[in-house]
Amino acid sequence: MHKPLPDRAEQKRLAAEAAVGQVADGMIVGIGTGSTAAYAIAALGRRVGEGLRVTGVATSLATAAAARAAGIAIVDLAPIDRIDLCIDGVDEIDAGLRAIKGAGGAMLREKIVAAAADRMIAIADETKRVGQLGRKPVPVEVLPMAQAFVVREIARLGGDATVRCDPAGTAVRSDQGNIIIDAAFGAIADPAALATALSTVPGILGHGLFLVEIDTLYLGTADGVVTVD
Ligand code: ABF
Repeated sequence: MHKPLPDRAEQKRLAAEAAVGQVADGMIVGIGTGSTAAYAIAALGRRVGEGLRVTGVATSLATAAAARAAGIAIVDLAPIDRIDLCIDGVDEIDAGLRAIKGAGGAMLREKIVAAAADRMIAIADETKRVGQLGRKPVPVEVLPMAQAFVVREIARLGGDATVRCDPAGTAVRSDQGNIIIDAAFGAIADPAALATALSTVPGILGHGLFLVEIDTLYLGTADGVVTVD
């Protein structure tokens, strides 16, 4: 009987479980946000149940709750200046392991945790791999009082800014209480230049261009997990 090819959910699960296999006893682990990261939380929870000793640092309040429910001890990052390994999802990732993150609205904490990690593993299904970043918008976390000004600055940078709202039309708030603006630039020819430009706009507290944080990609594909370093 021919085994069916893994679908997207199975690809996410395979990638997540492969990454969790890299977690060693005693590690401090940064735990990502989103549906792929949810598979990592489940896999890590199983390993904790089998006796693995780890301390988790969550990239969102939702992840903290899910990780605790899975039996993973979660601590606040504030007193910790470095972590061993971060495992997190992406929205898009190119061949140079540059990514767009933030569809889950957690990119501010995600970037801090990723940067504090000695090693950062991105986990994804094959639909996330792109030749050039920009099909998806770049999420930007914005101080609410700067909303209109930042929309204007994103337009000046050539982007189309949309304030992320819930179905009722109310602006979504990040875990920090800020608003999220999705900035669509189309194909991004120079991600580094755009990242620098976004970072220098007053009122932008974080953005979803992750250009240096990711060390390894575990990509779930129809043929199994592909590792890209
Ligand atoms: C989070 O997970 C976000 O940064 C990223 O956008 C999202 C990917 O979500 P999913 O795994 O559900 O596609 O890390």
